[in-house]
Amino acid sequence: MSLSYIDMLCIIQKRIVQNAYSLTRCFTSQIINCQQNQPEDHLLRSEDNYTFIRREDTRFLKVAIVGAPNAGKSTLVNQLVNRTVCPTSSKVHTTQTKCNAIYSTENTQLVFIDTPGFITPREQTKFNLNNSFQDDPQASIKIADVVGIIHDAGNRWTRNKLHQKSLDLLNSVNSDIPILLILNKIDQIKDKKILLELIKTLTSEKGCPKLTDVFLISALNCDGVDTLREYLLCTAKSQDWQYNEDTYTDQSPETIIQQTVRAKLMDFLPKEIPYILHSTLEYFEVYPDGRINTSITIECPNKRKTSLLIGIKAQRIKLIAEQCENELRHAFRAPVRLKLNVISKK
Ligand SMILES: Nc1nc2c(ncn2[C@@H]2O[C@H](COP(=O)(O)OP(=O)(O)OP(=O)(O)O)[C@@H](O)[C@H]2O)c(=O)[nH]1
Ligand SMILES: [Mg+2]
Repeated sequence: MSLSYIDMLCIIQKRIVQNAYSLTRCFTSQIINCQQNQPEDHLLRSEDNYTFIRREDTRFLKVAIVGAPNAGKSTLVNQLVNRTVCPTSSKVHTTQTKCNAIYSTENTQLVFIDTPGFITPREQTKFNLNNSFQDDPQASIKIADVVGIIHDAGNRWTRNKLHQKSLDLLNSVNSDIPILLILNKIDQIKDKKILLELIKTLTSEKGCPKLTDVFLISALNCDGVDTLREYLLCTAKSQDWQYNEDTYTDQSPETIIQQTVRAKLMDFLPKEIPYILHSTLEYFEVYPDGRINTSITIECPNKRKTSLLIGIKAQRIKLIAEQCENELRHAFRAPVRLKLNVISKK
């Protein structure tokens, strides 16, 4: 019985990819918008000046990835570009500002804008969050060619309704910008009948009227991610690339290192503790062979939290450093040596 539902879901996904080809033809006739090119988008490149990459028949697409906190936006972006450039954690508010991750292949370049999770003004005040939490998702949507709304299908308490901000957004997006609903964490749904019901609910007139397509994925297991990337590659418009083909993010390596450590602390420490720690990058060096050597100091408010972070026989801090090194190796595709120093304020 459940097999037939899976078959149906596969058919839906295949149809989506087929439709992408006709969608592409339709997009290439649209006006090309070059406003999104910002000089500060090139921090990993050695050149200071911005240059367009001009080639024959280049194609380009900018995709804003938005959604509720913890929906799996950064996990998906990392899988789409095959690098862990956007740190992820099991806690909310891991991503604090927007970040571009770039995927270039043959003649097509995709730029994914990872964004902080949607929050209400009340949540911003309550959790003392930066303005970027309010501003960046909106700003990203404005410059995107396609908007992907990530929705956590695994959470039985929240899955039947899109985040109110997603709904507001659907009404504010220019009508010629395609909006994709990406249902994530489908690995957590054993009964595939629930998925079909969920698609029906979320795409209903009342729920979400302006959607172009629906994707079912598990970003964690990389299920459905290739199909989504394929769709976006087919959707790319005839346009100059925005980045050099070696560029994979607009974030500096130092920022990626600091954010990776922050995210790992969020995974390893309970409740609000990781949010009150202060980290400083003390040292950063790239050797001629590409190896990276770096060190970060983490300041804890008191001795109790310091010992909690260090753990018995320093096991916890060693494990955090090891996991950060693994992720950073995957981000930079180079060996990384990371030293974490922990100090207590009192
Ligand atoms: N089971 C399961 N977990 C997932 C999946 N995708 C992401 N996660 C987990 O969900 C948690 C949040 O993932 P993130 O990628 O950090 O989510 P986010 O939307 O970027 O979160 P914020 O930046 O805090 O808004 C992490 O623990 C991920 O491992 C998935 O497909 N299945
Ligand atoms: Mg994130």
